[in-house]
This record gives sequence, C-alpha cells and structure tokens, in this order.
Amino acid sequence: MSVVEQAVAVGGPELEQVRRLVTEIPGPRSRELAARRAAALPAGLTSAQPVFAAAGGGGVLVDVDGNSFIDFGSGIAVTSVGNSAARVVARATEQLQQFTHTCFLVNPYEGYVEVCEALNRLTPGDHEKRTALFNTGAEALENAVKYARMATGRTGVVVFDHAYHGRSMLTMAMTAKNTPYKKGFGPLAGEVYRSPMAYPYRAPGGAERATADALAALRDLIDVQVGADQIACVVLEPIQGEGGFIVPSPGFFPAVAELCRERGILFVADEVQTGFARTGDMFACEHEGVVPDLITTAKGLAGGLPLAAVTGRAEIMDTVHPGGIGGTYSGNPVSCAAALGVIESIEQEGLVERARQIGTAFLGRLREIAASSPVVGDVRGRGAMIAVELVRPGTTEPDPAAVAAVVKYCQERGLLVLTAGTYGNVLRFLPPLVMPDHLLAEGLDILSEAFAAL
Ligand code: PLZ
Repeated sequence: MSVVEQAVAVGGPELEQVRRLVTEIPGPRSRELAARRAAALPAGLTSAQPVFAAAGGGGVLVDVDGNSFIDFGSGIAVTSVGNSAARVVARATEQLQQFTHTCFLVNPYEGYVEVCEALNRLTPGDHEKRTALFNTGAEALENAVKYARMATGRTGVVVFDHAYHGRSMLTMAMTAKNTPYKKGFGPLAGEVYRSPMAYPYRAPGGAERATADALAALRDLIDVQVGADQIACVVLEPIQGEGGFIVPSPGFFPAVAELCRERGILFVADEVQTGFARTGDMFACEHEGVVPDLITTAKGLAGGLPLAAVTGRAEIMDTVHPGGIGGTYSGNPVSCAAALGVIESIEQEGLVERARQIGTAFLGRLREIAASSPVVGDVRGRGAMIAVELVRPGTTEPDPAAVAAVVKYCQERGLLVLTAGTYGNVLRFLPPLVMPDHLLAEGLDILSEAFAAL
C-alpha cells in the first residue's frame, strides 16, 4: 500500500465535526496573540476574523482556545477538499521527504508535468493545450497577459467593473475597486481598459437588458475607443468573486468570448476563485459551454499550498521565447503533490456533484430568509459559491452595516462567514465541499437567526 492509499484508508487525522464554543470570542489565547501581532505586523495587514487558527479539517476550523467553528469560507475558496485533506497531506508529506525544492528552471521533476497534464485534461476544450505553473493568482494573471501580448503582438487589456484580479502592479490596475486595493499605490500600469459588467441586480436598464447593454458598451470600447487591433486580451471572471459573487446575466459570458473571437482578441477566463468544482462544474466556464483561449487558476488547485496556473491553447503558449517565463518557486514540488491530491479528491469523492447539492441547500434557505428579511436585496450564486446582497429596505442602497452585524452575530456563535462586494454589502458563502450536512444545516440556522436579530 502506498502512503496515499494508507492515509485514505484510515481517513486521515479527522477533526470532530462539531460546532463548539468553550470561551468568549476571541478567547484569551487569541487576544494574547493579537497583542503580539499588533506589535510585530504592520497595521494595514488585517484579518477578517479575530481568532487565531490551531487546526482545520472537514467543515470546521478550531482556534487556539479550543473553539470549533463551522467554516463557511474555506480560506477564500481554497480548502474546497477540506483543510489537511487526507490525500493532500499524504502526497505532500511523501514529497517533503523526497525533496522540497530544485527550482523547475534548474532541475525538472515529474509532479510538475503531471499537474500540467491534469489541467490540460480537465480545463474546457479538447484542443491541444499547455500549462505553466506559478505561485499566486495575481502571478497567473500577470503571466496570462504576457502570453496574450506575445501571441497577438498587441498590448491592450480589457477588464470589467467589479473585477478582482490581484494586488501586484499590473493586476492592481486590472482590479476595479480603489480602496483598499489601489489607493496611494499608483501610478498604475497602463493599457488597461474597463467595461461595464452585466450585473443583473444593478443593471441601469434593468436585469432583462443587462446582457445587451453591457455587450453594447464592450463593443463600443473595443471598436471605437481603443481599437480591436490594439487589444491583446479581454479578462473576465465567470462569476465575479471579490466584487460580490456577481453572476453575469445569461448569455453575457459566451457573448464576450464570441466577440473576442470575431476580433482576434484572446479571451482569458479568470477562474482563480471559481475553479475546481466550486460552482458545481469543474470550471465555471462549462456552465454556458465557453472555451476560453487562456484560463487562470489558483486557490482551490492545491488545497492551500501556494500554486497557480495558466492553461491555454498550445499555439498561444508556445509563442514565448525560451526563458521568458519562470520564477524560483513556481510549481514547487510540494505544492504540485498537494494539487494531485486535490484533483484525486475531487474526482474520487464526487465533489462537483456535492457542490451542486450544497448550492441547492443554500439557495433554498437563503430565499426563505429573503422572504422575511427586507434587507436582503438579492440572493445569487452557483454551486457552493453563494451570496446575499444587503440593502436598506425598499431601496437598492448598499447596507454594509447590516453585513457587519450578521458577520459579528455568526462569529460569536461559532460560524465563520466572509464578506465581499464593491460596496462591502455582500455576505458570501464558500463552505468546504466536504462539509457534512449537519454542519451545513446548523450554519444556515445560525444565519437565519442572525437575520431575524437584525
Ligand atoms: N483572481 C478571481 O479571486 C484572489 C484576494 C484576497 P492571489 N481573491 C482573494 C485579498 O484580499 O488579497 C483572486 C481572485 C481572482 C485573482 C486573484 C488573486 O489571487 O492568489 O490572491 O494573488
């Protein structure tokens, strides 16, 4: 029996799947660490939750005071197969004992190649593909733009309102929101152009016209303002993540891809947050049958070990000269081993289907909450990527204070939930796909009470 088979057979070091509070939140040990943190870390580096982590697994996160929280965040859509999942731990441990690093640019290794083969197989489209590995989502986006510029000989990059693509110098310019991401960090990279998003809930002409209106604006930007022959790529998240889990109105995503094809512009799907079973498809592009030219992935790819990828058409990826792409740690062997464990977990544990079940459970309960809570303006999402947008009753005016109150109520009762949204007024839910039903139900009960208490 291999190490992996053994770990899966015994089920790994499973944490008890319960919500349990044993101290006030944050507890004494977390408060002590918070004081040390305040003295050692810069003020601008913040955390959404006040509790320090000690262990995680299945659907729970245990803090340093022994409180066990139901985790509706997965470290922002990363630990989709669970924290310290058996297959991930076993493969990464085995790799740690073999070697931790060579630098793929110096000595290659099989794990890297295997991850690339898997991504070429799993991503949408049956054309010939190539994959290159990186460390972070932002780095994948940076490199997708490098490939697109090299392959097209053009420089322009088109992105959308509410987009989030990272915090590095280029991706900061591609990200829509000024504060906290861009304020004071300029000058921003040039040649980045922004188009309106087909955001059904906030479409100026109404939800029915969201697709047509946003497409008309994109066409105008491409053909009139910038010039199609200046544009290397259009980059779009299939469901916008940090922007507020904005599911584009039907038809928009495939129409953008088609418009790109007509203009010789490369279409890049940023699946950093949506990828790896999260939305009830292996990749969110599949929902409307879109085959992007390039796809960026990270987060859910390696169960929390840093790994990101650009997967694309071979003829695009092969245009870059030898040595033009790389990085000391890119495609680290331990991260690659973890990714192989993640992919195996998704495929063998039926997690794509599980994401759909979770989505059905969430949407049902959230629509019940919406029916009795006038602050809920919109309920949306797909699979296990679900959100509610909160507004002042009777209006569409964002209500970030209501979001903060719900988060605090949940936190104090042992449920971790995350926020999002350009206006800070979205509650988002990203449970690990392996969360047992009883924890999902318990978490949704707490959420329901939180709304009743508003
Ligand atoms: N593209 C679609 O969601 C990361 C950001 C957390 P990195 N989103 C979480 C924060 O506030 O820094 C993200 C994403 C999409 C790109 C990225 C960037 O991925 O791995 O954080 O660089």
